[in-house]
Amino acid sequence: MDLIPAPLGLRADADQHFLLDAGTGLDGGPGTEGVQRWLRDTVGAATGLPLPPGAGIVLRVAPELADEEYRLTVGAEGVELVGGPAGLFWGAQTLRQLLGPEAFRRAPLKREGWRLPWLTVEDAPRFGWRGVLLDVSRHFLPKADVLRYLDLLAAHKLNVLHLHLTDDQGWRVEIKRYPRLTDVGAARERSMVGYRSGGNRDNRPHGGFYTQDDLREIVAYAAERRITVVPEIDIPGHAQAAIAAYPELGNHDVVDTAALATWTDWGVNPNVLNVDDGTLRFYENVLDEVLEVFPSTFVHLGGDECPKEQWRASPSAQARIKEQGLSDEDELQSWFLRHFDSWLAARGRRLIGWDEILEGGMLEEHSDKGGGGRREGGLAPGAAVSSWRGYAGGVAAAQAGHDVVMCPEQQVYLDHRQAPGDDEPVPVGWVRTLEDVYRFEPVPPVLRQDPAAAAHVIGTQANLWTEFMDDVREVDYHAFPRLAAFAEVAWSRLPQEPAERDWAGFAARMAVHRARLDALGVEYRPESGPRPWQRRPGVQGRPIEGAPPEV
Ligand code: TNX
Repeated sequence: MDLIPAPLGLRADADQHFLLDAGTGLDGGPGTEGVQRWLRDTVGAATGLPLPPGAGIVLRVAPELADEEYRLTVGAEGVELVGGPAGLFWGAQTLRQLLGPEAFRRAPLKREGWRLPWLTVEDAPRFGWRGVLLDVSRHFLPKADVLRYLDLLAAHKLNVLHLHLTDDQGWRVEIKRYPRLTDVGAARERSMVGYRSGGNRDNRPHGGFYTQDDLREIVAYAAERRITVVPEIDIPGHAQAAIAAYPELGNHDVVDTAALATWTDWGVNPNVLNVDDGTLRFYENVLDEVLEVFPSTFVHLGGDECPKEQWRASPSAQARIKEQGLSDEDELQSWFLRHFDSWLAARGRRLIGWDEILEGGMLEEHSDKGGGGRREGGLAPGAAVSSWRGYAGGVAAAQAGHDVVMCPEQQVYLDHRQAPGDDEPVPVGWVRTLEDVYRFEPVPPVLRQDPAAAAHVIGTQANLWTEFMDDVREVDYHAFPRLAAFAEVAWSRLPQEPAERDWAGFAARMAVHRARLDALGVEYRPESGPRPWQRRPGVQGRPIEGAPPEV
């Protein structure tokens, strides 16, 4: 049936089909309204079938099934889809795939012949966090494109959209209390084109941001598709756009922060937040508004790539180190993040951060020796880690009992080039082909020997950093078809030994899946390489030669 991601179990009952026509009804018990709506809107639009209330396709929430589990049966009587509340939606996605690629269009090309094979699919995901990061800071992605990506995620049974909302190059979320964050921080004067060494600039302003209502709409649209939107507000590094808007946030005792603008370069930036009380209060106020808009349990606070030179030179940062009895700037960073870790925990939320948040003693046992809110020791037990610099951070965190999302850059950074040679648009990083992504295993061997620790790997995520993708067409090119392989890694129970994965079988299913992507209007990378208009001749990348290091 060429399903992607492959289901847990599939039994074709006979070589017979159930035909859908104008009389085919759609009904369901309580709790199925959202999925009915989605089927009418989506499958209804593609097929031109009205799907009126009545017999034909019947949905039911099954309390005995797990939230994301479903069972889809097609026979002479029609379709029965039962599942947990989310599983029903994933089952509806399977139903759409079974109807054929034309079911992925938004208007019908043909009026008859919609048929489903008799079968039973029993399915449930391997991981609960099947994520994709969209970096809307480096290049803003208009709201309509974000909504489209939610549809694309849903079609692949991916269920977390990690929105990287702030960085040096742009602040993309309206904060009512601090309007300059978007008045100043949402725009930059120009952008670097390609890698730093190429020295190219576009001499053209870039910007954009989402209002809180835009984001509420995105969150609600995602929720209807069983996708959780996890916002990221990156601190204490990657914060120059915020400092440009409010210079008091930067290390003004070291550099003239009033002279800073939203950054027009790519790379790791020395201009980081200061650690004064005012900055803590500022970000608490920002997060108050962020929590209002995003109901997700997890809130991502970055924590990555925070150079420490300014803190070393700053009398005020050094005074904080002394006041708190910290031993160095790494501990200062963990003190800073622990503050927000506790702050989030007190509000029933959980911190997630890049694996740098483990530095500076963060895996020590959590304690509250000081009382009065001053905490020493490690991360709150609920804090989780996005392991990006390989598996190591994730392994250490899981062994210490913290939840982990595995997203090693060597494996699932989809900004990295997908083929060798000079034809790839802005070739950066290691070559990560479709097959490489298909063979990615989120749980490394060292954790497999320790099931209790392995259980802390709550999922995996593919990251789309957009320094070198300046519009949605380039995002499509980098994301697809690799996101289809990633979806199968995240959802399906594949052999954990990458060498045992049935790549040939997946590649055969991909032939049909490409037709689905075509119908959806996704500008994926063709197997034969980029089309002429997908190349970026003359734009310098930074290819890394050889296979990625063992991770
Ligand atoms: C590292 S991943 C970064 C990003 C870049 C990315 C490019 C991470 C936590 N930091 O800021 O965009 O590499 O591949």
